Amino acid sequence: MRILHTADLHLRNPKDERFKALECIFDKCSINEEKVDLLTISGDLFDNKENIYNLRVELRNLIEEYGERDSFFKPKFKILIIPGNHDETLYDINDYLGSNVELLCGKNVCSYNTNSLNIIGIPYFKGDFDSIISEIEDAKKSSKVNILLVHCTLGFPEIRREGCGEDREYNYLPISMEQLIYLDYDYVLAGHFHSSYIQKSFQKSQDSKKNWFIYPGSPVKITRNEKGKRRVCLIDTETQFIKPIELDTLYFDTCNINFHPYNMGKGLIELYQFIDKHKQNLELNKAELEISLNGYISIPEKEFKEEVEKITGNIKYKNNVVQVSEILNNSIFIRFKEILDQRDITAEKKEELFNFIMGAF
Ligand SMILES: [Mn+2]
Repeated sequence: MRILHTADLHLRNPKDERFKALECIFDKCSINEEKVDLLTISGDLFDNKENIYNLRVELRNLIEEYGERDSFFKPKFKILIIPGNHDETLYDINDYLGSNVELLCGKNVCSYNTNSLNIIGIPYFKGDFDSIISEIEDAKKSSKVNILLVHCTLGFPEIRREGCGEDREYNYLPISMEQLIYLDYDYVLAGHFHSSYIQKSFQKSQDSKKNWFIYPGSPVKITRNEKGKRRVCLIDTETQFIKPIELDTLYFDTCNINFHPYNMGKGLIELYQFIDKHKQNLELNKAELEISLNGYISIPEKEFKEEVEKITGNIKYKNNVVQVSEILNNSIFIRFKEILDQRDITAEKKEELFNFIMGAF
């Protein structure tokens, strides 16, 4: 079975970039792309109850449209959804979101089975993970590949508050590595962590098989924390391969350049490389960039602006640079620079001292 895993779309409006991201994911699942059997959405498909009726209708139409398109060529892909901490109240077990949609909700531990897979979903859960852990363990089937869908906060150093968007419940349903090891599911397909794709292995003992925990990250920009191209996770449970797949959806990125008056070219090249990297996505309106130019320059400010805009075109940027040619010709400053150049310290330290003295002048 081929599974495409995502979470945290936070849908708000049937016309916006988040909804388009869903279409992009459906495309990946559909006939021409990854030949997916199952799409898993581990929570926060919807952002809140605003627009929810409209969204549900649009979502159902879209799902049916893809279903019809696929059914002619291959069995249509199934969609499994669990509620997260943002959309826990937005589902009812009797909701109809399309003939191929399975909502895993209504009890603490829900299951969905295929010939080879035993999929267990944990819909939004207020209590402590330990209070349902034995029920989750009991739900495992030794004859099948066991998969856990859960919206949670993994207790790991890189999972920080800002990684979950502007979520006040950033520490929602904490799960530790020890709990994952105890459960020993083959795949834990999680949601709640927005900022990046994270794939971690865990195993019962050194010689036992490797299991995988995956946060796909939001498939579209939600806040300013979703930097870089967005991804989903593709898993083939037969060949056991797992890989992130990049999406052509809206993402965010920042660029902070520190200009140095003796080496203006370096900053301009950095700027050029940043713009060039995002060029294609900018043209498609899929990249939202924040550029900030800082530091000191030796050429007139007007000339600097012209040089910069040859590169940026009509992309917005923040210009915080200061023109310092007068200081560069100051005899005390020249003496300081000579001493600094002779000092046996790292280039970074030199730069730091240079900026410090420049600020003082
Ligand atoms: Mn979320």
